[in-house]
Amino acid sequence: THSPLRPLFPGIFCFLFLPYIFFHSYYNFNDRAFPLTSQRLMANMSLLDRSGTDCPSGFYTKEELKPHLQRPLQDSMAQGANGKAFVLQLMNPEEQDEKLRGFDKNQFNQFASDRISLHRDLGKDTRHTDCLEQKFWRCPGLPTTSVIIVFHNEAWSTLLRTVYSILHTAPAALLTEILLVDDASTDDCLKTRLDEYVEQLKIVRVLRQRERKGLVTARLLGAQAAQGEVLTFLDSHCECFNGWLEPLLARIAEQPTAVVSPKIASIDRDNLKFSKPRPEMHHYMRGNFDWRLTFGWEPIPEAEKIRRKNETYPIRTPTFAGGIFSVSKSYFEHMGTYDDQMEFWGGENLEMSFRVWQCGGQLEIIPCSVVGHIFRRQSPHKFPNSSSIIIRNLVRLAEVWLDEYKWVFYRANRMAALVYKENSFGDVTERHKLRERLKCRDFSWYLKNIYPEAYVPDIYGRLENIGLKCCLDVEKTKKQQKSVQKINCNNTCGTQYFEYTPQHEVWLNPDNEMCLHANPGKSLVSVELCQLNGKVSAPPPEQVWIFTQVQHNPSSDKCLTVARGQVILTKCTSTRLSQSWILI
Ligand code: LR7
Ligand code: MN
Repeated sequence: THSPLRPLFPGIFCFLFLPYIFFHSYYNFNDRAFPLTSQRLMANMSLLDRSGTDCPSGFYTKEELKPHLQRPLQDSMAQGANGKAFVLQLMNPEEQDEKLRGFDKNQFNQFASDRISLHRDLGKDTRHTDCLEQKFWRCPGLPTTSVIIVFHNEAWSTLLRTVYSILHTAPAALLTEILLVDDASTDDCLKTRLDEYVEQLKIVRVLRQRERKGLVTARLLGAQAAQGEVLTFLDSHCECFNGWLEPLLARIAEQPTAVVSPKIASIDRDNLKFSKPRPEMHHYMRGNFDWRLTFGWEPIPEAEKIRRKNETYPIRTPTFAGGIFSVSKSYFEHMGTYDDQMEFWGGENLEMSFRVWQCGGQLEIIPCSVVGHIFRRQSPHKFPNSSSIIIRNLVRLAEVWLDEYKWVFYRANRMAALVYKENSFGDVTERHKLRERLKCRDFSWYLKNIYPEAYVPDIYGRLENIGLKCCLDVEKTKKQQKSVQKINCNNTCGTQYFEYTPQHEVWLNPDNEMCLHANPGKSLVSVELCQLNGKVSAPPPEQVWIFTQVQHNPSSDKCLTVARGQVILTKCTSTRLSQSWILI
C-alpha cells in the first residue's frame, strides 16, 4: 500500500523559513541530552514516510471526497453563522424548557447548538499575516494524520459539527480518517444512528468502548486503530479554524519529538460564539499547574516572548490542557502512550506533560493553528466516586514523575495524601519501568529547566505558639463560605499546615485559596480567600504578615496573639511569649 520511500527530510525544509535556524540551536540542548531517543525517532519517522508521486497520502483521493469537502453554502444571516453568537430573544415556554434541559445535560447551550448549521463556516481567516504567509502546499512531505475524538453522551450537533469542521478545513491528502470513539454512551441516537450517519462520510468511523472506562482507554482504542502517521486528538465539542492542521503537522515533520497543541479559542457555552483570532491582541497563554495538580493558564514569560521572532514560532509550554493535540504515532508509542489505569477523566494531561519534557520531548503551542473548544463551568459527566477517581489519577502521576516533590503535592492535597497512605492508587511499577527505559530526567530538572517560574513552597508547617505550646487551628473551611471567623490555638498540633509565601502571605493548606487575614480595626483574625492572584501584583495589607515577629504587616503595630485559646491581634510587645510563633 505504501509507495517506494523517498526520504522525508529534504521535502520538509521547503516550508521552513530562516527562523527555524534559531530553533535548532535552541533545541540542541534536548537533542544532546537524548541522542538515542532523537535518532531512533528520526529513523521511525522516515520508515513511515509514504510520500509517493502518484498517490495522495490519505486513503481517499480529493475527487472522491469532493462532495463532502466542499465549503457549504451558508445563510450568512442565520443565527450563529460565521462563528457569530446565537441569540434568540423571545422564547416560548417550550423553548425555554428545552434550553434548560439542554444546559442540564451538557453544561452548554445545546438548544443553540442544535439550531446552528452543522456546517457553519467561521468566516474570514483572521490569523496573523505571518501565519497566512506560510506556504505548506509547496511541501509534499507533511505526514498524514488520523483524528481521534472520544466522547461520552456528547450532543449530536456538537459532535457532528466537530467532524464537519475537520472535513471542511483539513487538506484531503493529509487526513487519513476520523475515528469517533464512543466511551459507552447511553444516549440512544449515539448508540443506534451514528454508525449509519457517518458511513456517508467515508473516512469517518465509529469505534466503541463497551464498558465506560473514561477518556484515556478510549483514546488508546482510537490510537491502536489509527492508520495515519500522526495522531491528532480533539474533544467532542470543537470547531477547527482555517488552516489549523498544517502548522501542527509541519512542526512534527520538523521535530518528531514535539507534542503540539493549537491555540485554543473559546466557543461560548451560552451562545456558541467562536472567538476568532485577533492578531493585534498579542497576549499568549501557556499551561501551568499548581501543587494540588490542577492545570491552569498563565501569560508567557518575557524571555519566551523575546525568543519568538515571529508568529510562526512554537511556544514552549510547561504543561498542556491535554485534549487537543497532535503527536507522531510512533513517538506516542515510544513514549509509553498513556497510563491506561487512569480512569474516566483527569490527570492524563499533566502526566503526559511531565513525561514528554522529562523524557526528552518538547511540548509546544503553535499559535498559527487555532481550534475552538466549548469551555464549560463544570463537567456534565457522572461517574462513581468522581472526586476520588480524579485524585487517584493524580496520585499515580505524582508517584511516577514527581520524585520528592510529591510531598509538596500531598501537603497541598490532603485527599491525595490519604490515597497515598492507604496505598489505594494501584500498581505503578510498569510506569516506573517506562521511566527507566526511556532514561528520563527527574522532576527537579524539569522545574529548573522547563518551569523555572514555578513557585515551590519552602516555608511551611504547623504554626506553633512558643509560649503556650499550642498550634494555630482554623476550623473547617467550607469552600462556599468565604470567611471563617474562628481561629483557635489548640494543643493537639494536628494536621493544620500553613505555607508562607514569598509575598508574605500565610496560606492555609490544603486549600491554598485561603489566607490569614486581619480585619482593620478589629482584634479578630480570620481566614479569607487569598486576594493575590494573576490580576494584582501584591497582596492587600490585610494579608501581609511579617514572619520573624508574626507582626501583621510592617505598617501596623499589631501582632498575632493567643488569648484565652483564641487567636487575635494585639499590640506587639517583643517580650510576650504569647506572641512568639514558629513555623515547623
Ligand atoms: O468519562 C469520560 N469519557 C469521555 O469520553 C469523560 C469524558 N470523555 C470525553 C468527553 O466527551 C470529551 O470529549 O473526554 C473529553 C474531555 O472531557 P470534557 O470535555 O468533559 O472535559 P474538559 O474539556 O474539561 O477536558 C479537559 O481535561 C481533561 C482531563 O482529563 C482532558 O485532558 C480533556 O482532553 C481536556 N480538554 C481540553 O484540553 C480541551 C481544551 C480545553 C481546556 C483546558
Ligand atoms: Mn472539553
